[in-house]
Amino acid sequence: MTGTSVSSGAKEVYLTGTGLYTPPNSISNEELVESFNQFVDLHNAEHADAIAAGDMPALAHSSAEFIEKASGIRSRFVVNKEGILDPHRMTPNISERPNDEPSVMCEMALIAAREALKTAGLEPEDLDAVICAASNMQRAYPAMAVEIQSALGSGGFAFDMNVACSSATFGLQQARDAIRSGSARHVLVVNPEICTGHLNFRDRDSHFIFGDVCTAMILSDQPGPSESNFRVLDSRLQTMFSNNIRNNFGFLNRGDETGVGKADKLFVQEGRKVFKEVCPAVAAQINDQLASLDIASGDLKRLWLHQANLNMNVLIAKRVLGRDATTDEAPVILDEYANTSSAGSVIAFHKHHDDFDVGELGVLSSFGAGYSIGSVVLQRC
Ligand code: CO8
Repeated sequence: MTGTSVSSGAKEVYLTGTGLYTPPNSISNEELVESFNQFVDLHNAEHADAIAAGDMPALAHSSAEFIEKASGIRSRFVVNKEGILDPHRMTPNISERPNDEPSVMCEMALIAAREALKTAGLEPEDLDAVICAASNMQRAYPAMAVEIQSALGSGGFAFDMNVACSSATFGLQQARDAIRSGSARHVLVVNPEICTGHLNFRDRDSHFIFGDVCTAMILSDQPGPSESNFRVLDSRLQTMFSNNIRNNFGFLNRGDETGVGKADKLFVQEGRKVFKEVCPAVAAQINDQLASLDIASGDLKRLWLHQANLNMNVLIAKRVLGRDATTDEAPVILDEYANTSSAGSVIAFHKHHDDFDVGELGVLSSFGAGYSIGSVVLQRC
């Protein structure tokens, strides 16, 4: 397996604006665990005879202390709180919209996109392309990106893409390639992530992992008017097949009715294996990339890392910097947002880049299902 790198000789590409939509509702670990434990008590009472006969294992309580220690997560923002916390339901309550109303993903995307456009000093009609890059799409077609393009009032072309947690960095590279090839001058990459829609809140191992959010980025062939323009020096993508993070939900599920209600039609993972296999691969990719650009890790001001697990980020940052990173060097947002899939590293960038001086360098990196790894070297200009 080899990574692909795109650099040297072609047009410069700039990240000229970012935007963030944060849902108004937050769930603390304590609230989540209280609801989960109520579900466990109800479940164990309902199946008391089978459990006593040894035909079914009793479910165990979750713990807020475990969640924070194992992941660094303290809370998560969600599109709908009541449905998730109802121990009889444990899934967000999101009504289906009629076809003549905007989808939920579109609504989230518009807020993040408009903020990014404003920072970039662009109007929607300046956009040549809209890429909706996210882990799950609300429907198969028409593409979410085409709906977002229409709702914004922009022209050009639009398409959806999904590389799970790496969707944003993979989308960024597609935008960069389009600008460098001349097929677009200004591209919106938007990442509406409703992770709670696909999370099994009845599973103790994973019920705490994800939250909902939307991020947006504008990539352009020229710097924008704001004081936080970044030149995209290099982007590198890598994929390698793994069954350790899966989402088996798909349009063929209805061909076999026996599988539709199964837990593995929701997010499932082997968290320990993911941790062990992904961390060294991410650090190696970033180190190789920096070496190929003649950039010493000591020259980096910041790592905006994917926000899945605090311990993963501590380990990856250490392998890149050769020492422990400070929270200023590798900022953490997952404590408040949890894992928001592709949006995580973009939130970290959005909230932590204003202090960059011209010439200073940082790396935006994502990693997740696939496996997939994206790393983008950015220089303030
Ligand atoms: N409360 C109390 N105890 C618990 C809980 C809990 N909630 N959960 C597990 N335990 C117990 C276990 O049963 C186990 O007990 P025992 O030792 O007796 O068997 C013990 O605690 C330790 O469990 P683990 O070994 O599972 O704990 P870890 O320390 O490995 O932590 C993590 C679990 C946090 C999941 C960790 O392994 C991790 O973060 N790994 C990396 C995962 C990761 O980054 N995954 C990326 C996935 S995301 C992605 O790619 C995008 C997908 C798209 C998303 C969209 C929608 C949902």
